[in-house]
Amino acid sequence: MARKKIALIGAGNIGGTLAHLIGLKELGDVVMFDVFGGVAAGKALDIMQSSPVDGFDSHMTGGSDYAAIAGADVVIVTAGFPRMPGMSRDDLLTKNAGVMGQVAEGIKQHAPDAFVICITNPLDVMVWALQQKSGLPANKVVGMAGVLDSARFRTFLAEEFKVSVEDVTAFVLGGHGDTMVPLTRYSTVAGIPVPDLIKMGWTTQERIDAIVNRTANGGGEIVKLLEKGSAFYAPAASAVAMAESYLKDKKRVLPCAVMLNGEYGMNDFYVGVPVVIGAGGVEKIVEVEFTGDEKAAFDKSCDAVKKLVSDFKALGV
Ligand code: TXD
Repeated sequence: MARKKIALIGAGNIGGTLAHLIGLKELGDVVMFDVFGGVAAGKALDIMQSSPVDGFDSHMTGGSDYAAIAGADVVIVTAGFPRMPGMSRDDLLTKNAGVMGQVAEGIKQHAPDAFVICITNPLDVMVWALQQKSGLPANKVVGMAGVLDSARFRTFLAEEFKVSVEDVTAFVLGGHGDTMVPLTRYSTVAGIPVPDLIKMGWTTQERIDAIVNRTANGGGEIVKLLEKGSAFYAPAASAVAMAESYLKDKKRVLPCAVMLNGEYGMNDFYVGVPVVIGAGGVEKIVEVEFTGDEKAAFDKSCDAVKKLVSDFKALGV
């Protein structure tokens, strides 16, 4: 069977890390694309030159011609601009809106059958714009945010409970912003829900509330520390997990930004919910029952996303 082909639109901090992780996991050949000079070609060549050392076979090229992505099985989009200190994800809307139009055109022309994973912020509206402008089926265009937010939540919970991250599961829904909804009821250590762990004396509600808050502000915490740019190792690892589930038909159940058509009572916009990702792309949207408080938090997060979409539409790009 021929090797899979993964196209990376954007060869910056996340794009370069994506290429390296894809190589190490030997998921397929890589084509990197960027508008900025030789950065795509340079990173592709550099990472390919690490392949004899780490023992993986992946042909990697880079350039600024969309024709090179022809026939890609997966396209991962990071093209755009990251946050700087003091900037919100929403502040990126205008800058990255125009970029999505260009990327959508490139994918529509050269890789219309690909599974597209969007990372560019503000994520929930950028992935919606990418799907609307590319015309690809909604089940083949998803946004990466929930896997990252859940990974941050899992990291903090594992530290709190002093257990392996492998045994911590977490559920984060809603928009990729400060209104995201970490669901402690469905987050567990080895299947034991967090509320039970509070009753068992493993932690307190106050400490869990602080962890939920730190998760919701996880991106901003790193932007403040880095001063230039935003997180890229965990975002890249999260997107690769989604790509791998598609390429290997793993049927992972992952929180992703997907188009809702009636699920959770919502229509015609993207927001983070648990989905099954397999060879068919988004194969199932998992609808969990919400408590009153959870529904209120989810609806508030959806309202924030809907406002971003209407702001995007007002740009007229
Ligand atoms: O969870 C999430 N979804 C977020 C997403 C997690 C972290 C970062 N998030 C966002 O991803 C971030 O706010 C940015 O919007 C993207 C990419 O972040 P990255 O850190 O990789 O940004 P870089 O290093 O600036 O890389 C962006 C590249 C850069 O090389 C530009 O030259 C290129 O994008 N770029 C373009 N490529 C193609 N086409 C166009 N028009 C273009 N414009 C810029």
